[in-house]
Parts: sequence; structure tokens; C-alpha cells
Amino acid sequence: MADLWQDAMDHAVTAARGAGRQVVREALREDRKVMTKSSSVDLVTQTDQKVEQLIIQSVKEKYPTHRFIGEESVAAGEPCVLSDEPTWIIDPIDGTTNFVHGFPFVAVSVGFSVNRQIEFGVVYSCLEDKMFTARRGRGSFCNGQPLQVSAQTDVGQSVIATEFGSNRDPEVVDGIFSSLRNVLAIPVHGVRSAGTAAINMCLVASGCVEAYYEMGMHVWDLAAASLLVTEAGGVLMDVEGGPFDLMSRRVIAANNRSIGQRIAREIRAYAPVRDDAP
Ligand code: LIP
Repeated sequence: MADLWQDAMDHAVTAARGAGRQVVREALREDRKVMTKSSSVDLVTQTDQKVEQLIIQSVKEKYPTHRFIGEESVAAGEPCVLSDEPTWIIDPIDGTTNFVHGFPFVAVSVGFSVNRQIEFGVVYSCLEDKMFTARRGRGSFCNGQPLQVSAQTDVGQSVIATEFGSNRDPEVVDGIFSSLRNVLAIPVHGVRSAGTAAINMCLVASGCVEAYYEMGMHVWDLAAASLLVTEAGGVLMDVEGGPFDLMSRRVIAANNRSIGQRIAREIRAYAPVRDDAP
């Protein structure tokens, strides 16, 4: 069967690689002017804005009717609407805090949905020069090599990834530490943070970590990498163990359902304001 969206996926790969190599890596050599968004720890730079504009512009020239959800466009007041229409979901720099500090995990993330289903996901890890790609029904790859989640079934033999996010509300921070304490005390082999949701999920897809969980990140952090996880044989679920909802700002991505459910039992869940809240 002809692959309807292959051309769009090829475009996403070229755009993400071009932006990552020519804009993000170059900017890391220079001083970066840092601005803030919702709080003093929610960072943005001109590079985030430039990369998003470059990608959106190049897509608009080829696909003028397609829609967009972009991190910086939403920050600038554009609506965050996931409809049935073909929609490009873009995080120009996932790991902006890493980018600001030169911590070497920074990704350009481009997901594409039709009928609210992710058709392809592209995550370019700019400093590692790793191109993660997934096409629905056709597997996950890193630099063209197939990916497979870990075969581990014992959570006690697992490494779990999570993040601390940018919410500094003491109650939320207490919840994060309570969940972290519970997960560590399972006990697991270790807990890791790459500083980007997309790369954490690519690590699940690659079999390096068994699960990743977080609350508070956004649809643009998750869209592309969510397909990397499922196409590599993994599962997605809500932090309370129910079905994954792309707009809910909550996720467990795991190598299998039993490890995902075991982690869910240890999480103190809260409900961030949804990405599609009116
Ligand atoms: C970041 C995530 C990170 C998460 C932050 C934030 P940004 O994305 O990838 O893992 O903890 O809350 O959402 O802002 O660098 O695109």
C-alpha cells in the first residue's frame, strides 16, 4: 500500500536535521540570551523561536492547508487545538534548560497527527547527531537502525527515567519527591533524567531504560516520541494506569504493561491544566 505521509515525513526529517545542525548546534557556540515564559524557570531563547519559525515556514510552503501546534506559537497566544486535520506538533528545542546550560541533550521534535492519531514522529538529538524516526505500523529507528524496547520483566532490574519539570509549587514538588522516593524504594537499579521528555522516551524505545514517567510536560514534548515508544514495542499509559491521553500532560512510557502498571502504583498523581483546556 502506498504510504500517504512518507513525503511529509521525509520533509520533517530534513527540516529537523537542518535546524538541529545549522541553528541549534551553531547557537551553542555563542552567548544565548535567555528569556522566561510562565515562571523564572520556564526558559525560552531566540533559538527556540527561530527553529520553530523555520520549520513552520518550510511546512507551510509545501502543505499550505496543514495545521500546527508549536511550543513557541502557543506561548505567543496561538490556540493549542488537536483536531482531525493533518497537524504538525513541534517542539523546536526539547530540553531548553539543557540548551541554555550546554547540557548535551537537546532535541528537535516533530510529530504529525491525522484524525488525532500520530502518523509519524521525528526526534533529532542535536549533539549526539541521532535521528530517531517512527512511522505508524512501520517500526522505530535510530539513524536507520531498528529499535526495540528492553525485554526486562522485573521492575527490580530496571532503570526508570523521570524529570523534575518547571513547576516549583511546593505541593507539586513534594509530590514529585514522594513519587521518586517510592520508585527508588521498589527498589529499582536507578533513576535517570536526560532533561528532555523526547529523549527520555527515545531511551525507552532504544531499550536503555525500562520506563519514563512525568506530569506537567506538554503535547509538543510527547507527540513525536510517543510513536517511537509504541513502534519499538513499548506501551503508553496515564500515570494512574488508564489510557494515555496526548493532551493530558501525564505519561508513563514503558517497555511493557506490567512494568508501566507497577510504576503507576508508586506515583502520587496530580492533574496539570490540560493542553486543550479552553
Ligand atoms: C521540557 C521537557 C522536560 C520537562 C519540562 C519541559 P522544553 O521541555 O522536555 O523533560 O521536564 O517540564 O517541558 O521546555 O525544554 O521544551
